Parts: sequence; structure tokens; C-alpha cells
Amino acid sequence: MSFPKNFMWGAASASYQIEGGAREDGKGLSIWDAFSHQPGKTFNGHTGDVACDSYHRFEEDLDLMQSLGIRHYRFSISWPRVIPEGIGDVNQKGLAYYDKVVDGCLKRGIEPWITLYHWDLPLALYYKGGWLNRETAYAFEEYAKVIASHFKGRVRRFMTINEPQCIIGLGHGNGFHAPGTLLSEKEMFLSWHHVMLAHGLAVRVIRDIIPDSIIGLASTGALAYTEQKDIPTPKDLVEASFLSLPKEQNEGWYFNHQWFLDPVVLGYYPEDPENPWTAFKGEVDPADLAIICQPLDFIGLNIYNGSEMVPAQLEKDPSVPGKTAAKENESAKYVFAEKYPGYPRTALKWPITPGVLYWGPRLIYERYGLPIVIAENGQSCNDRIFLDGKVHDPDRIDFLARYLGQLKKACEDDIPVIAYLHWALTDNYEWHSGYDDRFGLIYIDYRDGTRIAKDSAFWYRDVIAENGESL
Ligand code: GCO
Repeated sequence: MSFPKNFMWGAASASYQIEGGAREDGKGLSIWDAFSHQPGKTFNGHTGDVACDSYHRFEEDLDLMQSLGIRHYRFSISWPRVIPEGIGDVNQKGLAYYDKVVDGCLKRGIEPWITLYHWDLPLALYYKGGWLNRETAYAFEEYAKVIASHFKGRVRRFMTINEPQCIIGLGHGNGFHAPGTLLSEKEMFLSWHHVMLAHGLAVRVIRDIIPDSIIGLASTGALAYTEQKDIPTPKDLVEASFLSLPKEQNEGWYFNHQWFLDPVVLGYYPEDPENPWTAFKGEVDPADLAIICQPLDFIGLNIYNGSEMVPAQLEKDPSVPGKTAAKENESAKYVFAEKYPGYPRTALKWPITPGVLYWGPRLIYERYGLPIVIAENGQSCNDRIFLDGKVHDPDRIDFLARYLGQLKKACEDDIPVIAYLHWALTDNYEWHSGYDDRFGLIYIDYRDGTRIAKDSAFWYRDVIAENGESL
């Protein structure tokens, strides 16, 4: 067996990163519209005002997708485009844009996957306290209701929230992302809890309206992996993936899966003694957890890299056949592998660690027991147009071949991975890094919006056509 016969191959995007049309047709402002215009917040002051101009050029993107055989498209809806003040009046012109996107997908045999929240909170709600205000969760429920009622019969696949880890961690922990206001740990946890509540309320209302909907979310966070696979899952790998390190050793302590997926799937916040939020989790109303923990159809994982672990003996003495030692001894000790000078990295300097696309799904599946969707994976490159007018991106092809090879192995080992949605369909606005980083299968010339399918797009087309058989 390799990838299952009905495996879903797709690509992903997010509203603020691609749409532009920031002030058109009655759209309200989001926290990203405000943040990106503040001096010093983004690379060279780049904003998403125009981005890929997908608000006007989405047909070109859908045509390219169709020509490449990409049959699944994950995109997000801009909440303030549809409900400018976050709550109350619905902007029909905003909905009309998404009608065109959804119908355009369906017409081309592409299945739309709607993400409800990929970070563009209506600014009006931010002025009322944003995620620190519990009412935001109920406003989100109303918004979910509008979307589900409107797209019923046309859209079945939904993701509620994309990465609370970034919403709260980067938005309020270090201020790299909108809204950029720093909060205390207690306030961060409260805001986090309201995001969880928003998720639960949304799942409930979507299911109510569309009983056969397929609902998940998108999570990101630390994951450990080892090059060994045919072994029982090492305890050290589980702990390194689901237990926070002391905060002093871990700047990005909010980047973990357990504080999102434990309440949402298991119904309680994790036992995680070193995480600062442990001090506050007891204050949560159990009735909230009952709302937060709704049946889900899949877990979406945004996986870019992980931390390698090796058997301790191997780390000490590379001549010891660590593989055999670990195989014979289930309690073999694993330690973090040291990164060697010049280890492989992407243009954004993120480590290239293909093994995480095997162990990530496996660890998450073993803990939560739900089908896995790779909701984002890909690499940034310094892509450019070559003399021949094409965009050659061998780095991305090499990255994908390695990562997808590992994902295939996960499928072979019966981990129920059901979809792979490449990040991203097109180059786009990479948040505080602006347009400096390119993640797309399709190149965008930001001078005039021209689209050029990169070599990796044609490579991915062939992978899809053979369902990853030769990976
Ligand atoms: C994320 C977001 C995407 C990013 C992508 C590359 O995971 O941070 O979901 O919007 O653009 O991950 O950083």
C-alpha cells in the first residue's frame, strides 16, 4: 500500500495573504489591515493592500489549479469582508466574492475547504477587547452560522481556527503579528480559552446547519522525530512533543499542539507542569470545556519542521548501531540530536527535517485517534524568473520529494493521513516578512500580478497524477 486510493491532494492559501481589495466593496478593516500599516511592523513596510490581487484575479489561480490537477483548495474567508463590524450587518458584496470562488472551484472539479479564521479579526472587535473578550467567541459563532447557512449544499469541508499558537503567541506574546499588543500570561491564557470556545461554538453551529459537514482545524507546534520508524513509539519522543520545556529554555513555549488539541479533542487542558498557563487552567468553567470538545472529523496539521532525536548511545558514540540497540530495547533513551554546521535550511532559515512528516502524523494520531490532514507544508525559496522566462525551483522539489516520501511511509504504516494541502498555492504575503519570502507553487510577479507556474507546480502535478506512487 502507498497513499490510499482516495487520498486528497491540494493546495492552501489565506485571505489576508492573497486577496488584496482591502478596502473594496464594503469590506471592514481587520487587525492585519491596521497592523501592517504601522511603521516598523513588517518587512519594508509591506502590507496586504494588494497582495496577489486574488480579489480580482482568483479565476486565473483556479484555472492554474485545474490545469495542474489540484483538486482540493483550502482558502480562508475574511471575516470583516463578510461582516464588516464583526457582528451585525452582513456585507452581501463580500459574500458574493466567496460565491464566485466557491462556484469557480466547483465548476472546475475542485473541492473547496473553507477556513473560517486565518487571523484577520475584524478591527471593530479588537476595539472591544479582541480575543480577550469572551463575546468575540459568540460573534465568531454568529459568523460561522452566516457562512454555513450561505454555503450549505456547496461546501462540506471546514476548518474553524488556523493556529491559535500564532494568534495568541505571536499576536500577544511577542507582538510579531497583529494585533501586536502584549498581554500577561494570564490574559494570554484567557484569550486562548476564548479561541477554544469560538472553535467549539462554530463546530456545533456548522454541524447543526450542515449535518454531513466534515470539520477540523489547523494546529501547529513542536514535534520530535527520529530517523527510526519500525520501532514502538519512544516515550522520549512523546514527551518532547507534548510536554513544554521550562520557559527559560523555550522562547516559543506557546508553540505546542497539546494546549489546542487536548481541550478540543480530549475535553481538558493538558498536564504540562512547565507551561506557564498551567497556573490558570483550574479557573476554567467545566461547562466551557463541554462546548469546546465537539466531535471532529479530522485534525489539520501545519508541519514545516521538527526536532530530531537519536538514541542516546548513538549521540555519544556514532559507531554504535543505534538502530539495533533501540529496536531491542523499548525504553532506550532518546536525546535531541545536535545540529551540525551548515545543516540544511530553507530561505527563511527553517530547518529541513523530512522525518517530521512521518512522526508528526503518527504522534498526533496515537494521542488523539483522528484522521490527519496535512493542512500546510512547504518551503520558502528565493525564487526568481530565469533567463528562459521560467521559475526553476529545484530546492522546493527536493524538499517535497523528501517530505512526501516520509508521508507515504506514514500511510504505509496505517496512519490515517487523508489529505495533503501544500502551502502555498501561490506566493503570497508572508505576514511580518512581507513579500520577501516565497512559498508558492505558482510565482507571483508583484510588479504586475503575473502568475507563472514554477517547476515544482509541474512536478506536483505529476505526483498527483500517479497518486505519489514513485515517491
Ligand atoms: C502559518 C500560517 C501561514 C504561513 C505559513 C508559512 O503556518 O504560519 O498558517 O499563513 O504563511 O505557515 O509561514
